[in-house]
Amino acid sequence: MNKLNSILSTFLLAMIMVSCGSDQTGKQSGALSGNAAERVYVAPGDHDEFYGFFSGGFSGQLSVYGLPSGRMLKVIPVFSQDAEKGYGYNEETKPMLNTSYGFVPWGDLHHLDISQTNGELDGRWIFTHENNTPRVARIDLTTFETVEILEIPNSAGNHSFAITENTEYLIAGTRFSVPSPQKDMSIEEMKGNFKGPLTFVKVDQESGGMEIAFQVIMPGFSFDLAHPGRNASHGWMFATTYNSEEANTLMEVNSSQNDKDFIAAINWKVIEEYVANGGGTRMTANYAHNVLDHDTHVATSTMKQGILTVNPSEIPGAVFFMPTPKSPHGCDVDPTGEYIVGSGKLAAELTVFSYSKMIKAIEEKNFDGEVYGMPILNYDAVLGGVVREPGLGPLHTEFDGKGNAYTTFFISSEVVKWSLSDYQVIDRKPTYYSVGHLMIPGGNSRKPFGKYLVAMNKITKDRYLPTGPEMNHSAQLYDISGDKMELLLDFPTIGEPHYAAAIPASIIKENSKKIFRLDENAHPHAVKREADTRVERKGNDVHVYMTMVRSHFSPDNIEGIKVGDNVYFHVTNLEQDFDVPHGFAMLGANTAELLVMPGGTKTMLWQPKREGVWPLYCTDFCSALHQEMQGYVRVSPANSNVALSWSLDGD
Ligand SMILES: [Cu+2]
Repeated sequence: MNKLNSILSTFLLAMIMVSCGSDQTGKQSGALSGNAAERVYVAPGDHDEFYGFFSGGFSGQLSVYGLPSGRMLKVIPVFSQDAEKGYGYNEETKPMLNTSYGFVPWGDLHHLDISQTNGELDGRWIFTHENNTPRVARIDLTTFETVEILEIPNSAGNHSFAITENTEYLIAGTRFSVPSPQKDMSIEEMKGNFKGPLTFVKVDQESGGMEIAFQVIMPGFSFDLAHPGRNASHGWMFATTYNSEEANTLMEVNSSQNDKDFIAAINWKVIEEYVANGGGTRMTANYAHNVLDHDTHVATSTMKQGILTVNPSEIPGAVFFMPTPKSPHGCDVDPTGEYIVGSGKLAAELTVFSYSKMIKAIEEKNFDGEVYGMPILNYDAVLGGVVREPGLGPLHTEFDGKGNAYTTFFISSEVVKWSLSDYQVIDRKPTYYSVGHLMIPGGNSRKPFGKYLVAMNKITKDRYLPTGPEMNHSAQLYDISGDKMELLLDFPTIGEPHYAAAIPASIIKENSKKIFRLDENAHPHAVKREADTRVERKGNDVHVYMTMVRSHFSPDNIEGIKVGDNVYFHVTNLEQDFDVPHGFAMLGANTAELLVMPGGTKTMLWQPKREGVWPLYCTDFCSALHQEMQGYVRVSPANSNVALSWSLDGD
């Protein structure tokens, strides 16, 4: 228990530092004594300079904020059903949440990144991933909609995630090592038998479409964070590992035994070539690939079989391990691609590796043993430098493009600015409280926009009005344009913001779609004018081809529906005006409403259970006579012979 005690006392010391080491409110900081309010104020009608995309963690969603104002602009559902938008409820998007385990209505969204071209943000897509049922997703930044979800088979707890600098690959690494392939076996036989697969997902450069290219079957460590090489180090990716002990119980103690775990350096170009030359082994796998069709806006889910796996110990030059102290978490690569920052969660120092030294050590075979047949690089040979006494519990690092790095410290609850040239600390500012990730717009690319930094805090405590036992997590915006950081703003986030990415609004706002063009609507059940609206019965299935326009449905009276029918409302919004969606709700439907964008079509399944006359209505306030936007459906007994009929104003 001594080991446990020493870990506990580290945290206890840290909590004391959090509670008395710094000003609790931040009110004496430059922030509130200066003109912070003016610097985050975006006047009514004006637009923010940046879009910020924040992970929603266990909400399974992603939220969009304007920066610097901190105004929430939108929630984009990704891995969870969202009643507000009908996502995962309507027939068009239900397939997006299909998996090899069936329909999974929830996910734990962790990291995200904006697509890149030549190492710079290109603003085309956001890619993100899910930790519980391993999946990756693509969000289209013209519509701000999730358009593709790909399940990652033969993996568990997809946590480490990186995008290469031309968005060639997404890399999704497993946090929980597991039998590979899965099988019934004793947990105690884990060591040496469980594996830690890293999955490389190829991204189509034109369409953004994702396909699993190959899976690297790494040792059974936990893969935590990952970042790609850039510039000279393009072609490599770097991922922290912990639990190199391969422990399976009381992990807080048993996976903290080794003084050093590793950052794995993976040369994916070497593996790509190996695979292109016929290397690798097919492994059985069963996984879902869900795609929202661009023209019909209908998602399909396809179950795919089999993946190509490679054993990295059989590929010379593919994988090297860099010893990294104290259970490393963050693994961040600077804009030049030369520095790889490893953050040991329990470390009192920051370890910075040098890419050029790493290459030299590989060439000189400066190895210190091996891990399952793969070389461990000599620590001193690859070390670029160490930041001394930066704080306690380093987690993540981002960069401002001016030679500075910014690292979050969970235990001492602060952001620390330090220089990449001499590893000296330049500035430190408290966070409120227990910061996890941080984000500088473009801070994970060749070209950061080093004006703001956002710290994402795990614990909010006294920062806002209390809201019962739980407070929303919190983001804090700092101005980093000067030598010293200045805290400007707190704003609450949705779920746990594991990470965020931001981009100048100018790169994407002109491409943001205003409407879906009705003449391009290829939905198989769309109707484009009221004259074509109708109701058709096929056995127990009834299809209602309905339109909506300010301020009525067509038809709005339907008779001849029977208890036990499956009624499909295919509802097309005829509007061709920006920002005029209509909603659709049906009393007794076991689903959410439909929210239908201008020019779009959505489908609700209603299974009426009782006789009667049941109302439907528009849920999204659309016009002065929105309240009148309603209709009725008559439901008769199952054996009734009331004829099927439909009308609008008697027609
Ligand atoms: Cu309406």
